[in-house]
Amino acid sequence: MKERLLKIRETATEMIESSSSLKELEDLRIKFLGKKGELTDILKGMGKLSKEERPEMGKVSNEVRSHIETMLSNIKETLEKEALNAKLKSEVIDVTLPASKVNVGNKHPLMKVFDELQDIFLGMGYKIAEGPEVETVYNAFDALNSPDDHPSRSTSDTFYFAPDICLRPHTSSVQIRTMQNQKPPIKVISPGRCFRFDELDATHSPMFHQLEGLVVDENVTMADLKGALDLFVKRFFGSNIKTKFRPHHFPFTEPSAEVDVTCFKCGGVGCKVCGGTGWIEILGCGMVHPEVLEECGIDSEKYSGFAFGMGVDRITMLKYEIEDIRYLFENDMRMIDQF
Ligand code: 2NM
Repeated sequence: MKERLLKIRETATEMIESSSSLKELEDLRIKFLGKKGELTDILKGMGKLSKEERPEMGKVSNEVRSHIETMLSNIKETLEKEALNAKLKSEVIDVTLPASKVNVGNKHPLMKVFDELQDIFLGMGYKIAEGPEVETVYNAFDALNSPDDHPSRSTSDTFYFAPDICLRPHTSSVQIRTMQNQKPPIKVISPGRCFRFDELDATHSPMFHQLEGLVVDENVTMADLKGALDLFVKRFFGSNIKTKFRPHHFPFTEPSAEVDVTCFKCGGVGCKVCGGTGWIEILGCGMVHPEVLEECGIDSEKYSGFAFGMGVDRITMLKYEIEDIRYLFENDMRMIDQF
């Protein structure tokens, strides 16, 4: 019996020492020490021993059991340490690696330009006026002194819901509403969306954006108009930029003009942005027609005013050198990634 015990001690020692996983180690524990294990099996034969032999065998078997237990726990500890080290090694983070790119949301260039324009005019004392995109034909045309037979009124130029209701083709209707509802002094800008029945191409979109301005008070003159727009141009395009007022015609202003600025890209020598002319047309303006003031209930003998309007899409395209208006409205990711 003693020999069998010592044999188990030897085999167990060998097997435990050469085991390479926690699973294997657990299997060995069951094999040697488990209820149906080899040691238990031998101890079942204790009853057959003589009184003298029993203490001696008890001592040996206890020693063998505790030896195997110690072995198991030592090797288990070693294997666990190894497993932990392997895990730590595989999870090592190299903090010197470059960070992966994070795609951060960005403002659309059109909205950046709107913000910039609004900041400039707010800084010049203008208030922001807003109005509906669906407008009466009266506010969109009649009140603006537009002739009955003007082509812009036609169903091929303006979107109609009914003979007297349309999508506003400019934000001048917001200025009309302001004059109908407020007494001078008036100093507002009206930024917003407009709609015209245009074929979509590189420079036209049936939905586009305008920012218009209106100042009405006593003694407002063309000099005030020129001073205001020149200041605006210098703040938006740069203090080195010159303006040129070119006579023009609008039904709602008299006199009327278009404003050109020296090219902010080439400084006036001629390039792709200005089409080689050195000048860029950026807005229309004029002194509000007395008929328009009167139609809105403002005494044109006492008051005068100036107004101006610009295409915000066009200005955005010029500023960011975007060559096709469609890029602005077709969820082109470059619009929010690159500008
Ligand atoms: C422009 C050009 C010139 C304009 C006129 C008015 C109103 F309502 F006061 F008569 N609002 N906006 C105006 C004048 C707009 O856009 C090119």
